[in-house]
Amino acid sequence: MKIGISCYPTYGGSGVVAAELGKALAERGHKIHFISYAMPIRLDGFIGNIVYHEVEISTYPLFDFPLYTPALASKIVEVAKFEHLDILHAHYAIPHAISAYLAKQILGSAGPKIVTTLHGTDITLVGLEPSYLPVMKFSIEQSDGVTAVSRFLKEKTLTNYHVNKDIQVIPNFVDTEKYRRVDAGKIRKGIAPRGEKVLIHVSNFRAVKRVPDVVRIFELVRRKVPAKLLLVGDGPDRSTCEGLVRELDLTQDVLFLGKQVELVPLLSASDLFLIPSQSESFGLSALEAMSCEVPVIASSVGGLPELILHGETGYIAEIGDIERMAKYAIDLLMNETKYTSFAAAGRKRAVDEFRAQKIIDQYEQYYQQVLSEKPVLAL
Ligand code: GMT
Repeated sequence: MKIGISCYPTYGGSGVVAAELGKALAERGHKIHFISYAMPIRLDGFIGNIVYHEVEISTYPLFDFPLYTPALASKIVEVAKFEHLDILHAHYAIPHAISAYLAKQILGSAGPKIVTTLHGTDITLVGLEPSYLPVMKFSIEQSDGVTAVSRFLKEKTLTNYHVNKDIQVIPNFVDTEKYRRVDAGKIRKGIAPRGEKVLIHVSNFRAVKRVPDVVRIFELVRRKVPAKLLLVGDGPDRSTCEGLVRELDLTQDVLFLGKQVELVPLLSASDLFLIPSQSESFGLSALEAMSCEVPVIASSVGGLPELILHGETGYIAEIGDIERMAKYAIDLLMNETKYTSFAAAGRKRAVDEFRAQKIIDQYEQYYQQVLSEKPVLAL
């Protein structure tokens, strides 16, 4: 198949899923065309069967804001026409799905089928704002196929947007060959020279991730268990967290590592992954941790309970219940037999349920299904 993929190129779950999906499909022989305003993260270097098309956004003194939506639509039209795309896969609905719709209108019956994947905040947060809601609902309805990354997100979409649409749940996936525990003894020695336990959190430090909760949970854990905390990523809440770490006198034990591309060595040097989010449609970073045999402590929101089996691969607690999350963490860190069983069960769940091969098969089958169906009639 010839597949166009439009996505955000930045550090973030939807861009990672789009890039890894494109790479895996290219390996299977499909011709993949990425369309974005910058080279998507994780697409570095030459990869056979993958071409990147950059959306150029021209400026003009009259424009107070960059006009990305029409520029993306124009680029989709150009690529679809000359590369004869079968499918255009829009990742994260705003604005990719509406640009795809515009392109489809321009191309008419010669255009590709549009598949939109809903990732999370496009549905649960941003899309609900009155300034986007009607466009979101419309672009979901006008897609030829729609997927959501969890059952939770599918239900939220149906109830919040009142769309009458078949939504296929296709979860996030992980390359379990790449994301496997490696010997990270040296890194661990540098981080925790006295054999302290290592807790880790990876995110974009947006409010929705509740990173200050991570720091507070760690503070409670450290009272009982000698421990270090790795904070990986960057974003709006980083300064707040740095301030909190100073206030709680934790500067010796908390390491802010900023954005990191190579997560496997860091996860392999860690004992527990913390993800106390306010909202999380799937939790790709938690899956990557499980694949590296790191048990997860999470909030009981969104798709996290679909991923983490409470009492088997990790623990889940109410949003903001930092005492309970700390209690679970201490319990796991102090009970070796239980810890070993959770670590192994997490790895097994990642391999059995979310390995890349299995989920890429589902996307391929879904594309075939959408291609064989009658198109959604353009208005
Ligand atoms: O908020 C983020 O972490 C980024 C966001 C995105 O779309 O870039 O991530 C969402 O998509 C990921 C991939 O499908 C999911 O694993 C994350 O759970 C989801 N984030 C939220 O729902 C907050």
